[in-house]
Amino acid sequence: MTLPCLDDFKRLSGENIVEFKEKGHTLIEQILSPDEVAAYRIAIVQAADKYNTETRAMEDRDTYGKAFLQIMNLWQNDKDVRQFVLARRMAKIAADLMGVDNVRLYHDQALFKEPGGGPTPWHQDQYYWPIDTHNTVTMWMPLVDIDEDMGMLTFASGSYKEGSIFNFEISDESESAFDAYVKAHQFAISRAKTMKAGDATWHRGFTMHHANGNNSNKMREVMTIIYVADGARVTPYKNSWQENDHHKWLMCKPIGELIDSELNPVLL
Ligand SMILES: O=C(O)CCC(=O)C(=O)O
Repeated sequence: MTLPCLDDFKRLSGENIVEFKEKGHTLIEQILSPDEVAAYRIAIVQAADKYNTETRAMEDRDTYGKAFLQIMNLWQNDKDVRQFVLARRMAKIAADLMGVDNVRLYHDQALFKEPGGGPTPWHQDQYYWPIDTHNTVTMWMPLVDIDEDMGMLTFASGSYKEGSIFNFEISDESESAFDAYVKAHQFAISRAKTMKAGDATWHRGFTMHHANGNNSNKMREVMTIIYVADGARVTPYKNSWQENDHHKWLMCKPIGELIDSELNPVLL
């Protein structure tokens, strides 16, 4: 099947750009049309099923394992998903939100929250990344219509301005520490009530966020793409997760050098 080309540009509203700058997150509707998302959904779900390695029953998993099936860098293994992940349409939105000329791919991941799947604890993504810039953004796109009950992504508005706060991986500890922090600092909490397939939220690497469990009987199928501003460099590790990311997503480019490995193509 020939998949629709996603290399055209969409005009971003000034409101999205301002909201992203102020709050560190924004929701953009209908980035993909219903037909486009329906076509790519088939490819992404097939690839996620093929490369999923989680086989444990829900009750045998820890909090992280209960939160979602996490299937990473599908673009390397599946040519149809590659067309989605490298699409210029989404890359241009990432660049425009961050106010940069070009972006590179950091990595992709399918995040499927199963029916009865647990909450995603509060965290900051950039805790995991050995990257020297705050100009990073994650696109989080549902492939099916979702509502609040299915594990909607939820943000602490403006929290990215604090930079790195805690040294906690996604865990019960991160949940309680960030929950207390977010309440103490009275950040406004922002969560869409519903999202259509093909809408997407965009959040900065240091935006604190979490999601409730999936209380529905439907899989919350979400595809994410993480972008980094072109020109970013590799930093020394702050934890073992960053060392792991350096090996896995940056092809061990020397510390201090540009992020420009084969796994991090420039997208515009
Ligand atoms: O999908 C989720 O529940 C969490 C997603 C997330 O934390 C992210 O994309 O950064």
